[in-house]
Amino acid sequence: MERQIFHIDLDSFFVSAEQVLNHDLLGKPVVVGGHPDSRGVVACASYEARKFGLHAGMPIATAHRLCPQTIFLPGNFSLYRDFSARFMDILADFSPDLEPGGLDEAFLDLTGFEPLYGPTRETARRLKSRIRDELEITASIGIATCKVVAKVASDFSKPDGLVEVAAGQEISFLAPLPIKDLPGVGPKMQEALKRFGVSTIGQLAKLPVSLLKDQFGIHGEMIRRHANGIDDRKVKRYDTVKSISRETTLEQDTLDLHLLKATLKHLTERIGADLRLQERQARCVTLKLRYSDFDTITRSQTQKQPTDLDQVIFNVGSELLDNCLSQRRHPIRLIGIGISNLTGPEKQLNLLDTSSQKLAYLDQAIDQIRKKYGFSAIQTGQTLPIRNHLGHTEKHSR
Ligand code: TTP
Ligand code: MG
Repeated sequence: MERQIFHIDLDSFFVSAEQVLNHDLLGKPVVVGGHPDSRGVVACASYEARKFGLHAGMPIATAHRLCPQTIFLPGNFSLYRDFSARFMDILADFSPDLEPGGLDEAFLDLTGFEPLYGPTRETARRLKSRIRDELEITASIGIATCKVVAKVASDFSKPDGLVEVAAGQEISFLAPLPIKDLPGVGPKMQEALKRFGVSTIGQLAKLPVSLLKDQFGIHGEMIRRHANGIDDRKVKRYDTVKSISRETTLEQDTLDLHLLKATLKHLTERIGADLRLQERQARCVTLKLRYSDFDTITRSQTQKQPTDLDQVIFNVGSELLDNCLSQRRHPIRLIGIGISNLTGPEKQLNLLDTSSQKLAYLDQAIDQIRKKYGFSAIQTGQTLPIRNHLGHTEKHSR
């Protein structure tokens, strides 16, 4: 049976949430992301502001210059979290196969629901109406036989859109679109592909696999499959995810503690970001080491208090690393870190512990920047020793 995957994404989410609270903001150029004289960047621009060229990631000062009448708002994360939870609740009424991809977007697998719900398009319209009626925010929906095409279709349909790509039409739908519209094709890859004369997804789809593999490794192979509308990734319910881990083979076997810790910090930041995206917390941290003689060990530590803070996860991993090295000082070939024993989103807030509050805000701010510019857009001090070696052979599993 052909799958029926929905990708649902709220339109100009942060601004739309602000407009629900204050109707005076409707129909105006509005930006969430601080004051005009601040050094920050735009997190979200209303569609009216986008007409002036404003977009997420643009420095606030530039936004102000391009459209001085813009209303700048500082942002209110608890408001957005509240809207997000209500949004996900609506989606969960339609199918249990729900995979949130951030606060305002999710995949929903509706395969096999047609006899129960009626035609797919009608279901999508009902879903859009419920979101509009209950949240007062418009959503855009893409429907396709796989995740990547559904995602591109929802972006394509924005704002307040609905695009269904029928089975067999995937390649012809994607072909004319610019490569930047394909998830996973970042600015670096766009630049490299331009050198091969590739500017559309259709051209990308026809490049030899060997060339993409040479240039971009397994990521290149995946991108080529996606450009051909082939993507067998399942919609993964987060409540079925039991653990998250990342590991990397080092460029050279090493005992350099500085480098090992920097790599560990980098891997921790990646799993931490994933954990926070799922709005979950972890109790158990596991370190994995492979020595140069291929001997592989794992060491775990379970904490009383679950956490989603990078620094807390890193501290545990770092301590485990120190212990391992004190027991066996032998060059390390591979290092990995994992978290398991995951709990739900409810946090046991220790109101006296302002330092963990500060860390949470820091993680949140970094997550936002990375969401826009990619993971390596921002580096924390502890990962600087590996700044030129990020992500070469990293493996990720859930
Ligand atoms: P997006 O869904 O990417 O953007 P959007 O909802 O603002 O607009 P669109 O109609 O194109 O979907 O991101 C969702 C929210 O995430 C967005 O409202 C604000 C936040 N965000 C940032 O904080 N920084 C960013 O750079 C981006 C892209 C989003
Ligand atoms: Mg959105």
